[in-house]
Amino acid sequence: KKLVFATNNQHKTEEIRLALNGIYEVLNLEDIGCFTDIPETADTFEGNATLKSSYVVEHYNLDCFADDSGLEVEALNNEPGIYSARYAGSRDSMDNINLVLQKLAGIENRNARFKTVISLIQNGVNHLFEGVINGTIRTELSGSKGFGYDPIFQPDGYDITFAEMSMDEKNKISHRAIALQKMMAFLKKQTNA
Ligand code: ITT
Repeated sequence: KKLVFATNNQHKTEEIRLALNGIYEVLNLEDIGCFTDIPETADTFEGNATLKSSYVVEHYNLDCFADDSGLEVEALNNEPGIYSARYAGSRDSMDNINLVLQKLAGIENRNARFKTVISLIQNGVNHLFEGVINGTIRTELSGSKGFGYDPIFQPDGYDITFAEMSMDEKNKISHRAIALQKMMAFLKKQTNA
């Protein structure tokens, strides 16, 4: 069975593909021939996830899900939040990471969380699933796997960053994995019904 995932982010696609391996074949925007940078003009994760999924429903008439996600840093009033992808002005991860580290310089409270909201539109109905993981922001980068803010995010209960984990390990605990598990449980309930 196929499922369309409305993203331009190759890393997200890879994580979702690994998680759904053997259950769903995941097609991203490129795979369905959509090369639009879908405007994310809402001011919440829920709103932006829904803008992405509904774009595909409207323009391609396909059921679809989308992920809007980001890093919320407690001492920065939950920034970068919905601005995570372009916090420092561009999509350059190093610039974004450096801006977070700079703003946190000298600040003791390093608490942060990653959040994902998935919007799944099925037969015109929007279903939302949320995943959160708490952790802390390191003072220096560590690890080279993953993407985005992974090199500075250490999940609670671990002494390594997301960027030091294999994709399999990250997929067991991440915000995206938690939201995805909720969506999978929802889809499973449907096929059993
Ligand atoms: P799409 O909208 O096309 O899906 P995007 O990268 O623009 O791709 P978002 O608007 O949801 O996605 O922004 C999410 C940003 O938050 C992402 O670019 C990273 O900077 C950060 N982020 C989200 N999940 C992350 C993760 O698992 N690890 C590290 N950084 C993450």
